Amino acid sequence: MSKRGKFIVLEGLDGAGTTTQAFLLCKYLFEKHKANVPVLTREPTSLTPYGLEIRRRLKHELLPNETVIDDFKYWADLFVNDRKWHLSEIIESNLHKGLTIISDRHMLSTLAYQSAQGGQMEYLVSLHAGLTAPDLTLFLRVPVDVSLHRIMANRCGTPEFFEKKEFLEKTAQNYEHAINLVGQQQKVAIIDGTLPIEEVHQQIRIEVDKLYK
Ligand code: T5A
Repeated sequence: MSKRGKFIVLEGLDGAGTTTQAFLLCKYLFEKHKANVPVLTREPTSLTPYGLEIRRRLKHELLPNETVIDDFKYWADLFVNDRKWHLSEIIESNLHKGLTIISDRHMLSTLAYQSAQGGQMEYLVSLHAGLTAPDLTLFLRVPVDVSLHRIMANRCGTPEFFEKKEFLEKTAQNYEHAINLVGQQQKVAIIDGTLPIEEVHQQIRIEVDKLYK
């Protein structure tokens, strides 16, 4: 039986660069470990009814019978149900096969964003009881101004649901609280996301290489 693979997560505010860095990390691991296959994935998925509803609501695309909902519990349930499916159908089975999972966002996003919507951090943590935790979370720390600047440069249309200055300021603070809370049980590495893309990638390599020693 193959050795269990590693579960690596990238986290940060919208525009922090998680998608860019997830791609670079995937390429790095693919070239470095010839015997391994990295699996690149993301949350929310677009593979469950929960994930599909999230994606629509993020883009303000409502069905005729739907209204705008800004209730932390409603969103947390969607994200956590999507995550449970993602863990059981994609992440855990591939970890058992010895593959490396790289996920663009996971539990810390729920702790940071849904607490910024008003949820209690402890309650949001409790929704994850018994779920597989990452071996390493890489948090790309960027100030909200940098996050917003990159979002605006990148988006052609309206900003998505959570992409508002005041909300992202709360989310940034809550990421720090969440890291303090979760960092006691899980390995979380904080990376300066304001560095140039290649330098951020080099910092990530240093942290990820430690997992394979
Ligand atoms: N959410 C998600 C919750 O509320 N709860 C949850 O549980 C989960 C899982 C997801 C939204 O849902 C929320 C969080 C989000 O609001 P999404 O579309 O997946 O939505 O959002 P993001 O993952 O944030 O995707 P973005 O594309 O907005 O941001 P990324 O992936 O952080 O940024 P990236 O890599 O696409 O880069 C953005 C731009 O910045 C440049 C890139 O080239 C690109 O143009 N860039 C840099 N520029 C300079 N220096 C660097 N170091 C740079 N890195 C990237």
